[in-house]
Parts: sequence; structure tokens; C-alpha cells
Amino acid sequence: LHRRVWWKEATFYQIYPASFKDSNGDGWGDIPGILEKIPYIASLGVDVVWLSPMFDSPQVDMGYDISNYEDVYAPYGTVEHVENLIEACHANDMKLILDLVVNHTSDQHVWFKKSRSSKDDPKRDWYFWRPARYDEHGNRMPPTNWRSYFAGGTWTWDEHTQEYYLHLYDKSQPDLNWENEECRRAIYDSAMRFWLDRGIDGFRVDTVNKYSKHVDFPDAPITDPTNVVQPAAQFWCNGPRIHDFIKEMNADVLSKYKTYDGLPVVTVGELSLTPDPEGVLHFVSAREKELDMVFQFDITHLGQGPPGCGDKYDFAEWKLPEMKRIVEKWQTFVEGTDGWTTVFNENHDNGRSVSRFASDAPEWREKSAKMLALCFAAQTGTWFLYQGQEIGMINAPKEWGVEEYKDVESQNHWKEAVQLVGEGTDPTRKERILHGLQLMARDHSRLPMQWNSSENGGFSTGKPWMRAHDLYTEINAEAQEKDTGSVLAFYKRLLRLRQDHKDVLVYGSFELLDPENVSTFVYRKHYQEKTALVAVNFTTAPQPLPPTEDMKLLISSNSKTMPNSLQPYEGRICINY
Ligand code: TEU
Repeated sequence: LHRRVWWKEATFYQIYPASFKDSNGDGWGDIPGILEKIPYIASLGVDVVWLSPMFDSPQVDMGYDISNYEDVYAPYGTVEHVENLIEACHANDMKLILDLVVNHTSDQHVWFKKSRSSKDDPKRDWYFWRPARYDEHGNRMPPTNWRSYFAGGTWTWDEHTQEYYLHLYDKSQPDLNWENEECRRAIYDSAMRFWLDRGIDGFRVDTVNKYSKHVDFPDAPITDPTNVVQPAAQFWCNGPRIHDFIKEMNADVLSKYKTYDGLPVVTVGELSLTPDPEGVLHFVSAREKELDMVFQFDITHLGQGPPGCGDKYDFAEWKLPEMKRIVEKWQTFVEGTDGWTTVFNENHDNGRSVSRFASDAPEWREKSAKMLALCFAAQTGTWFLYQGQEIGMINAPKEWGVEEYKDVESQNHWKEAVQLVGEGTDPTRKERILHGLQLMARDHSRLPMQWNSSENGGFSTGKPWMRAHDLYTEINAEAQEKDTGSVLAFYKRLLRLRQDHKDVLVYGSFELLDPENVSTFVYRKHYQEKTALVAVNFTTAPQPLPPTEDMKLLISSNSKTMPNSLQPYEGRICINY
């Protein structure tokens, strides 16, 4: 049986500062806006707020390109505002964790400015600089053929010092060299202790398994003949020293701090390209003293090209059994271990779950949102919700043009598509990538939060940095707070249910039933003599209900239930106690 710990039973609520609430009408969300909404957040019944980067940044990658870990992006507010937010969360019996983005900095960070100033600068080695290679015609070439997550290559030439620097992401996000101990110490002080000393309760750790690169920098095999750059995540995910680095971060920094109520601070790592359960367990086993838990992205990868910066936006059809097998894998891998798992289907990097995994058509949108909420709420692990998920927000309308997609990843993949069509190497790429963006662009999770039916959904009195959804008059928190049958009301019921039945819902063991059924997702949860049956209909037609003898209905996403069949997009939990 799993050891009981606070962060296993807690529900986390992720806030994307740019899109949550604008308090001063400049079109950008801000920290004072979040403070205004503390009563709303507390009313959900969540236990921890995860705030996405609010640090000083040129905002090329929406704050995941940090130019000063110890200051706040001015349009968001000040360090003092964040201190007020820490206090307000604690006063409402909620913890606050920040985003730890230390695989790279912005190219505007003073560390990088010094590093690029001269080959002899003491900080030169705090980033990865390598000389050019030259082809048989004497043309300059980057040190490797690696493909960036944001399309294009992972090296950019620096004219001033005549070398390339490495960036797995955008060229404005140079990778920090974790092999350099002085650099690691500076990261621990500036990005971690500065905020832990101000009372935060832990971190969500960005790109947590990418800090140890194969520093011999080999070329990646040619797996994409249409492109000059190749998927190469195997050369930076789970590299030779990754566990040493994370163990050091934990031992030297995290283990020295407690939450405001005296508990161990929490870490949740953003892990990618780690398909083997043993590999994941190495990061989350308590005895390893590395991380408490990690996000596994197989669910959010459904429909995307092969993970590891393959062809993410070239949509590939998937069927429900694929999702069920993924859930089964990451529900069961921790059983009998001292590890832990997470449960989520939305974040700031993904399209909205209602649009991606069910139906956002007007007649099915609310049912889908409740059905998905129930399907994931009953799973073992720590539940993470993303702002707007609790009111059933959906993807931007397909009618929007690609210029509405502000995300650097969307823009870079689109530009690459235009270029490849132009070169004649891939004539249908533009419509495929547009279709992929309409379904899976990170932008869909970054539309302004919809608070009420006033202009821009009550997010801002100014022009929002990102267009508000056209349906904010129909989908908004205010309307749903008054409606006991709303998606919001249902999420609040599920959050309470998880606490009332935490043994079987949070800690129980998972058993998948009828795995090949393409219409329903049915599983059991067991905890000693207790059993819960979870039956979910992912279609617009009634589906037979599995036998529920000697079980009673705990909750359904439908107000009325049929004894022997699941209604369209209905989710139901029955228990035997
Ligand atoms: O995301 C990491 C990221 O997007 C990919 O490395 C991801 O792991 C891969 O596509 C497999 O799913 C984090 C942040 O969440 C994201 O917003 C940032 O853009 C990125 O890192 C760079 O900091």
C-alpha cells in the first residue's frame, strides 16, 4: 500500500499568468489579477497552485525564456506581488509552487550576455559553445544535425566569437551547461533559493530530464530524409549524468526546505521521452531522493507525431484503446513501489481535452467535459488541473486564421511548413500542419480565462494579448458558479469525492476492463475490500453498462441514469461499500 503523503492526496491547479486575469487593463494577465481571484481558486477545493513562469523575460516563449530569475516580468507585477500571492495562498490553506526553468535561460540573461561576450569570459563555459564544421565545398555547418523542438536546428552561429551555441528550443533560449559546477551553483542560488527563501512550497521542474547532454555531440541518424535536421532527443533526454544532477539539486537545496506548514517541499518533473516504467521509477522512487513525481506525456501525445520533437503537428488518428493502454501503464507502474504518479490531460502546452479527447460540439461539450473529469478524477495519483479546464473551456474555433496562433512553437512549425511546401518537398504539409494546429496547438490553452459574459470574458478591459474565445458568453465561471448542474459544479463534487474516498480513488490499484472496446473506458479501482467501478462512454450513442451487481451508484455525470446503459458521453462511478 502506498505511504500516505500530503502531495499525493493534494490536487494542483495550474495558472498561466498571461491569460488568467488582467487587473490593470494592459491586456496581459498579472499577479494582482490572480490575487483578486484567490477566493475563486480556494472555492474549487484545490490544495496547491502551480504558477507558470512570471519571472523577467522577453516573452519569446511566454516566460519559459528567463532573463532574470530574481525579478518579475514588469507587466505581471513585482517580487512583492508574488510574496503577497504566497501569503494569500497560505492564508487560504493552499500551497504555491513555481516553475523551475533551468535547462536554458533567455539570451537576454546577463549570464549569457557575458558568456557570448568573449571566448575567455569566465561564464563562457556556462553554455554550450562549439566551433563550426565545414562541408566539402567549405560551407559552414553546425556542430550536429539535431532538430529543435521548435523546428529548425539546435545551433545558432554567433558572429562575434565565431562559434555556434546550443539551444534545444528557440534560438533565444540557449542551453545552460550543467557540466559546469559553478553554473549549477548559480542556478541553485538564483532560480531556487531566492524563491524558497520567500516561502514557496516547491517546484514544477521544466524539462527535468534534459540537463545532461551527450557532450560528444554526435550527429543523429537520418530518420527524416525530407529535412536537413533530424529528431535527436535521445542525445539529451536521460543523459549520462542526469540522475547525479537531480540528486545534487535535491540534496543541496530542496531537502533543506519545508512548506509553510512544515512539510517536505514538493517537486513534480516534466519528463519526456522515457517510455520505460523502470526509467521513470528511477526519477520518482522515494529511496532515490530525486523527484516526488513526474508528468508523463503519452496522453497528450495522442494524435501527435512520434514524441521527441518528431512531427508533433502532423495529426495521426488514434483510437480509445490506445488511451486506455496508456492510462493502464502509468497507473500500474507504481504499484508495489515507493514511487508515485500523476493524473492530468491538460496543461499550457496542449489543446483542450474536451476538443481533443471527446467532443466540443455545442450539444456534447458540457457532457464531454464532465465525462472526462470523472474518467481522470477516479485515477490513482496526484491530480493536476489546468486553468479553464474546470469550466470546460475548449479549443479556439477552427475558423481562426493561423495568425491568431501566437505560440513560438506554432509559428515556427507553420513557417517550416510554408518553406517545405515552397521547396516542393512536401506539397500537402501546410493543410496538414494547419489541421494539427487547430487540434493540438499549445495556443488553445492560452486563450484568456473566461470569467463572465462581459467583453473578453471579463479577462481584461483592454485588448487581450491573445484573442478571447468567441463563446465566452456561453462558457464562463460566473454563469457556472450559479448553476448546480454546471461543469464547474461537477468538478467541485469530484474534488470532494476524491477526498471522501481517497483510499480507493487516490491510492487504489487499477484494473482495466474490456481493453479493446473502442467506445467505452471501463476500469476498476481496488483498495483492500473496497472496489470502485468506473464506466465512461466516449461516444454519442448509448453503450451497454458493464455488470454492476452488488454495487451502488456513487456519482454520474448525467443527472439521470439508465440502469443498464451509459448515455452518450456519460461517466459513472459505482462502489461496493
Ligand atoms: O516544455 C517542454 C516541451 O515542450 C517539450 O520538450 C516536450 O517535453 C516534448 O514536446 C515532449 O512532449 C517545457 C514547457 O512546458 C514549455 O512551455 C516550454 O516551451 C519548453 O519547456 C521550453 O522551456
